[in-house]
Amino acid sequence: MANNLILLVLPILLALTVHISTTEIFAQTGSMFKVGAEGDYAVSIVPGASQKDNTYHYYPPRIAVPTDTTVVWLNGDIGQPHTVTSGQPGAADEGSIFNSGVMPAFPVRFFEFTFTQAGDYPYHCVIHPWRVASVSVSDAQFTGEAFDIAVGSGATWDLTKNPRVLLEITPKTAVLDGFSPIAYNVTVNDGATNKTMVSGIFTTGGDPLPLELVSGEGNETRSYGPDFSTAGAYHIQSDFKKGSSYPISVQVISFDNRLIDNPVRSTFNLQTNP
Ligand SMILES: [Cu+2]
Repeated sequence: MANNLILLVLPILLALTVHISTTEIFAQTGSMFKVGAEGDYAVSIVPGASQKDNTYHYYPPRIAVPTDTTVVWLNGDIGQPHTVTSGQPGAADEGSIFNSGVMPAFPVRFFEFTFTQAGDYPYHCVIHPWRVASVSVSDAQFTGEAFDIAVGSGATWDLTKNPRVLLEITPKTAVLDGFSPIAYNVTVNDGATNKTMVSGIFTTGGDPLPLELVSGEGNETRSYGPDFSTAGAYHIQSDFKKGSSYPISVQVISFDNRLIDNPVRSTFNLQTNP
């Protein structure tokens, strides 16, 4: 019994150690930045963003997040100033919701904004206005026995509009003190085959778990994150399909490095649009 417990605890402790010891911020282009930003979700201004023919200015270009998500934009384009400005280029309301002003490129600078209202927020760079990106914000929420799960896409996930959706998973049974480590076990099943696509352990420092599902980035299933050194979104990339359903099971398996006996599980069935 004691041996089994050690076998269970060790991987969790190792995972926690890795996340706490790193001081870098991990943006989704794979670049590493040493800055003091901490938020829920990182968007990069990519190297080469000042070039008109660059595929992306911001990456990821379209995200769907629940209300009260703090998005942090990092200028990873060395030597080039950029902005993060709400609205369409040249529109009368340009910059009225958020506007970073000119972000110098060195040292790496960031801008953050917390989205408190549901809606669609296009934005652009006033210096290089040829790529419009967007943040889609929803206040949809699933209430389960052990968790509330806020869903950035709304009750169903439209893969065409938003290839990515951020879930925010808030436990009802653990104390969210913003410090004590919480380890979540999340399993995503394919509703069509009832097979498990991915099952992983994700840790936060006493916070709800921001977890993003990513489609359109290849068929390989993998998970990565968090976006920042000790906080931020984790990501599960897979071949998510239209017109399908994805049961997502969540349980808190340890709190403050202590395993929880008989953890309660909640399952949320995320549907995708045809
Ligand atoms: Cu720019």
